[in-house]
Amino acid sequence: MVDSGGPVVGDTVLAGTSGIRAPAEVFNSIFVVFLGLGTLVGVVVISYTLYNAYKYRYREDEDPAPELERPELGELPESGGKGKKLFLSFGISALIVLSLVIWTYASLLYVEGAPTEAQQNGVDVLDIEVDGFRFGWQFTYPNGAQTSELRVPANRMVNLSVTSQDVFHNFGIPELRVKSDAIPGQTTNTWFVAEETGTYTANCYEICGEGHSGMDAKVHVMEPEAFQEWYANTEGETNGTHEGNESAGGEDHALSGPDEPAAPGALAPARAGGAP
Ligand SMILES: [Cu+2]
Repeated sequence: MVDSGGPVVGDTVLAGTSGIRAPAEVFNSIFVVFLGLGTLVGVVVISYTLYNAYKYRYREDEDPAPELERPELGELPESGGKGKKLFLSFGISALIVLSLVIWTYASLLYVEGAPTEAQQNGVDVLDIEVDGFRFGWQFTYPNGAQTSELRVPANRMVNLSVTSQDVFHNFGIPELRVKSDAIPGQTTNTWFVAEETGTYTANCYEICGEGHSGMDAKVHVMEPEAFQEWYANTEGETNGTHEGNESAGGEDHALSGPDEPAAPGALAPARAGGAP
């Protein structure tokens, strides 16, 4: 309902009211512009080709262009107008391509830098750590709470730090246009703003073993107040293995167990109650 611009389902995720251009929106406009320009160029080129094919078609009785000086076999054709047409078409193409490159790159830089910039501007960003493991996901909130389902407030910038405890995974929520590698020993950042409340599904998008297809997690986009209420109740809660993955293949690896490989700062099992 924001702007029914794209043909894509993006409407659920555009960050209209928060005033932030969510990656979903940015990618949507890149998609639409490329699709539009591609279609336009295609239509022009194909129509012009067909037009010329028709205009200069072979006719037994008459020469379609009697004024044309045709090169003889072995002779190089001389372009009319000192290659004006050639330079013009090259010039325009180069201009279009360069503009697209610059614009796309700038958009990607914006998407990359937005959370940092937002934080500098005092925007309230929710940071959540995402840990992939065979075969499930664990979410760690700033207060140390850990859950197997992702709960986020609507209309707020959510910054995800994605990593893995074992092998390569890939964390993705298609409806929110979120997708990020989960690599052991590395942290990848991605972010989104969900505008509409609802339940979505996160999946693993990097084949990682026999339980890969069941490696999903519910994503709840909640009303901000409802989220705050829920969040306040998680205080001090250390293992949110609520009921784990209901899908087949989940569960066999206890997730919040003490894991020896101690990923760099990743899974510090939330100082339970002790420290202030
Ligand atoms: Cu996986």
